[in-house]
Amino acid sequence: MTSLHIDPPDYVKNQKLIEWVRETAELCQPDSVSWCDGSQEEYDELCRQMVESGTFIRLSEGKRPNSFLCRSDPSDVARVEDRTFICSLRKQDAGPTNNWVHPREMKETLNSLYKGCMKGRTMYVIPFSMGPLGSHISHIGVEITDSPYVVVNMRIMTRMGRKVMELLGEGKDFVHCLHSVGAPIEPGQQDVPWPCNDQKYIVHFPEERTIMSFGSGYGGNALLGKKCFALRIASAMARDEGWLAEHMLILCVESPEGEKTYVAAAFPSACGKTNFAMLVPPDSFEGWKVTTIGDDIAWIKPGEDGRLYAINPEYGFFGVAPGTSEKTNPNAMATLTENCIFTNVALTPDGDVWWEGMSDTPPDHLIDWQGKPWSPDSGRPAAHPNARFTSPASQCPSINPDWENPAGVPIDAFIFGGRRSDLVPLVYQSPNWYFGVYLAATMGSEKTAAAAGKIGEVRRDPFAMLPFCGYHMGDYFNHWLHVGRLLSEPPRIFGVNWFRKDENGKFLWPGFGENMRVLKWIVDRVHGKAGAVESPLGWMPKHESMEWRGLEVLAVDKFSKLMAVDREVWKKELLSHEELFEKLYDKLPKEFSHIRELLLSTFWLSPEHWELAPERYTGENH
Ligand code: TSX
Ligand code: MN
Repeated sequence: MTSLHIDPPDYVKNQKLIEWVRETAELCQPDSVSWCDGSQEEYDELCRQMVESGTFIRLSEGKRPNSFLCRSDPSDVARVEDRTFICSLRKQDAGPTNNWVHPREMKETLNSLYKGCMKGRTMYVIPFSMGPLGSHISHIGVEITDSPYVVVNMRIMTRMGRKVMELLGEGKDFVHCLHSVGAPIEPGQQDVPWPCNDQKYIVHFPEERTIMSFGSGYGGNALLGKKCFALRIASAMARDEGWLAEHMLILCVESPEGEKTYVAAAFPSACGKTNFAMLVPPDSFEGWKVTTIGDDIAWIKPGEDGRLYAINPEYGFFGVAPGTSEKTNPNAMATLTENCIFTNVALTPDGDVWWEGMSDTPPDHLIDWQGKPWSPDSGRPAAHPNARFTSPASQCPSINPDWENPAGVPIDAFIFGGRRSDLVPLVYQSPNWYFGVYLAATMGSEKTAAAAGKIGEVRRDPFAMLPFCGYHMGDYFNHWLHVGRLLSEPPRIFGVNWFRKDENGKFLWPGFGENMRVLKWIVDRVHGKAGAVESPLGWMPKHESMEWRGLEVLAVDKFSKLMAVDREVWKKELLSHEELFEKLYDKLPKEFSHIRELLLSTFWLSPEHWELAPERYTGENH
């Protein structure tokens, strides 16, 4: 037994929590235990300590008030999917798309790693709520961590502190989240600015609702409320309890008449999800408003009225900085003016931050994300491509007034997108829920940066959930079909592709704010107001059923290129769906094989190029 006193404050009454903190302290052997109350004083003090220790750099009070820059170890810059495990009791419950180890074996491995791993450090206890306090859709977690960086980021990203502890009461259950950077400090040893361990484990025990993370201090590996809890563990909870935990943004479109339409949308990485969540409509859309409920995760529950209601379980944005600018996302830029943490961006001589894409011409001199002098001719990026901002959602100018409504917002439409330079039209509406689930399950995106796989190669990322589903992907598809069957008013389902290119490799669609034109057609479809033409994939807009005012006329021939559905290419695409299905075959919904067969026969009968029939896009409604 250790002599360490864990000394819970008197407002801590939850016996299971106190016992778990005691056990964890005995195992990890920190120098002290700190119960986080979530106060501003606590936040300020931790930031001050991190400035003193060299982990944080305080940014210019004039340029970026109350904000900090942090540089991670160069080896610890992203989520580690190959070190991420779903440790369900049965391997078949994790499915072929997750790494699996038996929970007993994994716990033995982890327990030996955690033994004494917090020596020389403070162990922080962070009570947090995913979702508004007291919402029937929200859930509580407690993260134990030895990283003060995690504490301050969790305070921005979740509702954290004493109020949550009080909600936990004496016996309420919570998701156990244990995190260590895995870098004990031996007596006399100097700490480093970014401690971490070469051995990394991001482990989920879905049956126990427990997360154990070791060795990394970065993002989703360490801020356990986000991907680990709100997606991997919550997806398993949602399956058991009849709701949905999704990798989706939530936005609201408000018409000049004040009609509100709520949309949830899933995109794989590098599609500009946060930009879409904060979209600014073109000037010509006078009176139209787009507001933001969330940019990354949606928890969605069926309501008594047969509709789906969604909350954003998060409290802040943990967004990719590079590419964010006044042009691409003015709302994000305005959110970043104060009270933010920047990780792995560049530092300007006047104490501000910079990243690739923030301005057209980079500053002459910078300190790069590794702390080295940088100039435009250095030949390497100044900010890491996965550099992040952590910012309070409340500071976002486009935040929706109902973003903290405990009842959630009623979802009218789901959008599924991907980055496809060919094949997939700008927008199409699934004929029904089943086809919609199929389109989401077969979602693909082309690789951009040179990581694993060739540039341009299509990666299937069903529902943008491949790295985030805490159970068998086949069971997940069946769960979606099941939820749809229970709804009397299921949301309409749409596919979009902002990234189609012409024969010269030029983007056919201007994207960004102009996506409002697509959103308006979607909203009009939801309310039965817009014309559409039948295509093999579902309903597509006619040229005249979209709003073109304010955009130099998108000629009908360009529009038909954007909308073209090529029979031969689609037959190949349908064949490639089989690759994904094969992997999941024993749990694949039987509906999927029927839909695929039906699509194949439809393509067999369709004109060779849908674009060869441009009259289909104009003229009378069908
Ligand atoms: O975020 C993007 N969105 C969604 C915005 C609401 N991006 C950036 C993707 C990288 C994360 C886009 N890029 C979008 C888009 O709709 N579209 C494109 C492709 C594109 C890039 C540059 C131009 C046009 C399209 N430039 C000009 O037309 C001048
Ligand atoms: Mn995400």
